[in-house]
Amino acid sequence: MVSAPRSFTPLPTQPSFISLSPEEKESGRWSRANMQRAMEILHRDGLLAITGLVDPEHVVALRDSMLATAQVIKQQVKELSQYNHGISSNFLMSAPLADPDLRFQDVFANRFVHQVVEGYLGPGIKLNLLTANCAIAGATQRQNVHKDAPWLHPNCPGMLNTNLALSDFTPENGSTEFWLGSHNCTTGHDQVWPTRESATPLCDVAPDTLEERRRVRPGAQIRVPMGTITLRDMRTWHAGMPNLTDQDRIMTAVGYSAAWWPEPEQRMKAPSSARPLLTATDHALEFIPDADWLAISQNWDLADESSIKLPDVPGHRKRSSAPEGEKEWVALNEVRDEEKYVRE
Ligand SMILES: O=C(O)CCC(=O)C(=O)O
Repeated sequence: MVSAPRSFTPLPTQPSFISLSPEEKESGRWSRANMQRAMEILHRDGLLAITGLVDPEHVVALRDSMLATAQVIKQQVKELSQYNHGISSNFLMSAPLADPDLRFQDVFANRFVHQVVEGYLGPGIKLNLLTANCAIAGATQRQNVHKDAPWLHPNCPGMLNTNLALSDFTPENGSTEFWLGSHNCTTGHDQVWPTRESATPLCDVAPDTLEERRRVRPGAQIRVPMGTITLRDMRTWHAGMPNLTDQDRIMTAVGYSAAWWPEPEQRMKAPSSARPLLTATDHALEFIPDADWLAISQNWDLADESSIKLPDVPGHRKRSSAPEGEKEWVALNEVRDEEKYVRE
């Protein structure tokens, strides 16, 4: 007898949550059950949402400060190189790390976040990224779907970004579109390449790969409440979206790499006064005097040599000038020239 075809519940396209309980808060550690759930969600989806980690008053104070800063930045951004991904609807900014009144431990050095990041990336995590994203009020353009990995990344968890939502995130105000589960087994074959001879791909996902994935598990704009921290494997496909409301939508970002991740040639700069806060884990930051940091912290212009820079990535370095240990930087997903998707 032939049995009827089995039907399966589709995997979610919205993020799954864990929430910190009063008992966990009191003990300073996640329960075994919540850690298991966090690991399962991160490995399945490449994105995990956590509530109850940050004092709501801290979220409001940061939101008010950063909304005011965003107004100033908006007067200054004129060139596409000043926008995130060269699309004039989203820019990078820095959180107020030099302000002792806004340098909140539960936002920038949260021990419950550290426990989950270590569970996923392994012991010895390094803080290597400090940014924030502003989806500009009233902007109508969207970004291409991309990974935050414009190089041949390894096929395993290696970098994780943590974002704090400073408002409710909804499709109306430009919440990020995520393609859950896309981090698993994604390779350079899925990315757009500048030319067939290029050594590293761009971060954009190739259109044919995207259409194939849409049939399996499509992307969706997330809905998470203000104060949620989302943890995202940097390989997970996503896109910045139009913000159709009249208020800027901001999220802070604190990123971590695995202990075995290569030392960046150019570290992310941070203000010296924030050192005690930002060294709760190992780090790959360069601490500079607060006045020097303040002078560059809101300048993210890719075309400006003096702007604050994201950490460089190993695959961007020429093999000949790579430090000895990094000559071993050969990910399993080498892509032959004839396999590359080259944008016309
Ligand atoms: O601000 C957002 O929603 C996402 C921005 C983004 O995709 C990026 O910075 O890579």
